[in-house]
Amino acid sequence: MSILLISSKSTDGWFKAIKEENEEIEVEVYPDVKDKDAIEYALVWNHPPGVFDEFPNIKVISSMGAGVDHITRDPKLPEDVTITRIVDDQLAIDMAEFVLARSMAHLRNLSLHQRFAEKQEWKPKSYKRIADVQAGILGMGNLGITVGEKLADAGFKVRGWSRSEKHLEDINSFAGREELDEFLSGTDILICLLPLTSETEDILNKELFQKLPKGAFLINAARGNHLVEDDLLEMIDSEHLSGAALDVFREEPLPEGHPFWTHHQIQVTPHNASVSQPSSAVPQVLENYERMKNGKELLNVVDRERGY
Ligand code: NDP
Ligand code: OXD
Repeated sequence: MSILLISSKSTDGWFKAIKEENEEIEVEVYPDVKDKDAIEYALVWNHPPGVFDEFPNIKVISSMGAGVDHITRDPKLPEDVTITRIVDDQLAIDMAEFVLARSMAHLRNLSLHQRFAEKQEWKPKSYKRIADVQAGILGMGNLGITVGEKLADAGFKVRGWSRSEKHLEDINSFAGREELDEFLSGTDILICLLPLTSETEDILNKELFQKLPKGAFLINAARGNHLVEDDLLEMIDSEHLSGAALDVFREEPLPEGHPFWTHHQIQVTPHNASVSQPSSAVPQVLENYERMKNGKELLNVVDRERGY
């Protein structure tokens, strides 16, 4: 029995971290797999669709990250396989620090002042205060809750929207489509931390943006396919939205010449708001590997019906 690694990025860190944790475990790296029948457990990131046809005994597919849309979008995903994902405190803390940094940069007009400075222009611009701003988080899961707590600690008023109602100190909870409009109407900084599913795809669209107060700002650190790109550009250009910080894109890397690269009110980061660290994630991966071998219930299992 062995663990298979498949990734569009380097797998060296994962290989090393697994071996450091337990050097006896056999690890195979796709495509150089010696014994395909021995693979029951795969740890993957952006695998080639249909690849699991090569592994007749696959039982568990674990995402190398928190999101699983890169797995569920495979039309040839085996029916009876269990999907798991990474749920990690450090990943949530990193995301919270990213969102706090982006929120502060927005309130203090930091990218605008950077542009002025590059032209040696001395132009003080009025700024907003944390205490006067409502941050609204779409998706109050592992990441959303930690982000909400961090923003509330920093003094923001925080509200969160999810499928089910949450009871959290200092965070106002809104749930379901019926409470979405009310949630949006009081949100000055909208932070998207939803999983990408058939229900959430394209959710960041013109109709939704129009329900935000004028001047609202978007932070999308979830997935590019949540956002209808032309709607964002239209809403910024018509001055309904004041701008956006985007970490994720429909096409990654963001193609050369894409209008987001040069738009003055859009800040781009290369999908690194929060990156799973193999050393931090491998213990839960190996715990699940052991559980699978012993026929026990796995941790952080994805509900295939809901898609997250
Ligand atoms: P979770 O599964 O823990 O949380 C998802 C949240 O979204 C839950 O609160 C869930 O509601 C809510 N939700 C899902 N579907 C709906 C819906 N249709 N309507 C309303 N609420 C909904 O995910 P994580 O917090 O761990 O991760 C979120 C996403 O962040 C990942 O899927 C990934 O795409 C992205 N990500 C991005 C990174 C980056 O670097 N940019 C890094 C890591 C993750 P409920 O609580 O009721 O179930
Ligand atoms: C993840 C990501 O899903 O890095 O973990 O986007």
